[in-house]
Amino acid sequence: MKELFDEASNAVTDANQDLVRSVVERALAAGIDAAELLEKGFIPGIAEVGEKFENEEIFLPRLFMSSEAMKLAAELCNKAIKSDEITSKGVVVLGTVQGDIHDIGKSIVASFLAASGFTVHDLGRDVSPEAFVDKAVEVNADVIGTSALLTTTMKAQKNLEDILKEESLKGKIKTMVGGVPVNQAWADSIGADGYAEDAAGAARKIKELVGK
Ligand code: B12
Repeated sequence: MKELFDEASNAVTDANQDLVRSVVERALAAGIDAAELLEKGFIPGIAEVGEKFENEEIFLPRLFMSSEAMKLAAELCNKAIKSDEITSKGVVVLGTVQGDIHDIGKSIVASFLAASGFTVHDLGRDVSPEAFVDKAVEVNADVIGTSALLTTTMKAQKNLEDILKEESLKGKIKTMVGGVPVNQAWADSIGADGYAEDAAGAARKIKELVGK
C-alpha cells in the first residue's frame, strides 16, 4: 500500500497524468479507499510541489503541470467517493473566493461533504460574495463554505461576513472558511462560524454546525 501512495505522490511531483490514471485504477482495484489515496498519496505530492515552488526550486509552468496532474487525481478519486446517505444532512453552498482560481482543495471538500450526506452546490472558483449569498438564499442553504488559497484573497471571506450582516442573514446561514493561509484565528477574527484544516475536518465541523 505504501508503494502505491509513494507512486501517487510521484505522479503529481513528476506531473505524469498517465501514472495518475494507472495508480487510481490499481488502488481502487486493490480496494484502497479513494479518500485515503488522496490524503496519503496525491495531496503529499502537491504539498511537496508547493514547497519547491516557494523555495524557487521549480517555477510556474512546472507548478501548473503538477497541478493539472493533481486536478485529474482529485477528479478520479472524487468520482469514487460515493455517498450512501439517502436523507440530506443539510445544504451547503461552496466555492473558491473572488480573485482566486485554486479549486483543487475546494473540490475535494465538496466530494467529502457529498459523501457525508450533505447536498452540495459547488459554485466553482472566483466566486463573488454576492453570488455566494444569492445562491444560499435561493437553495435555503444551512452553510456557506469558502476556500481561499492566497493571502490576498482571504479578505473576500470577511466581505462575505459583512454582506451577511448587512442583509440580516448572519446566524441564519452559517459560514465555514478554509484554505492554506486560513486558520482558526482568522475565522474568529472575521466572525466565521467554523474553520477546518482539511476535507474530513470540514465534514465533521459542518455536521456540528448544522446539528444533524
Ligand atoms: C496547485 C497550485 C496552483 C495551481 C492551481 C490549480 C487549481 N485549479 O487549483 C496554479 C498553477 C493555477 C496556481 C496559480 C497560482 N498560485 Co498557486 N499553488 C498551488 C499549490 C502548489 C497547491 C494548492 C493545492 O491544490 N493543494 C492541494 C489541496 C488538496 O489542498 P488545499 O487547497 O489546501 O485544500 C485543503 C485544505 O486547505 C482544506 N480546504 C480547502 N478549501 C476549503 C474550504 C473550506 C470551507 C474548508 C472548511 C476547508 C477547505 O481542505 C482541502 C482538502 O484537504 C499551492 C501550494 C500549497 N502549499 O498549497 C500554491 C499556492 C497557493 N499558490 C501560490 C501562488 C502565489 C499562486 C499564483 C499567484 C502564482 C502566480 N505568480 O501567478 C497563482 C494565483 C492565481 C490566482 N489568481 O488564483 C502561493 C500563495 C502564496 C500566498 N501567500 O498567497 C502558494 C501557497 C505557493 C507558494 N508557496 O508560494 N497555483
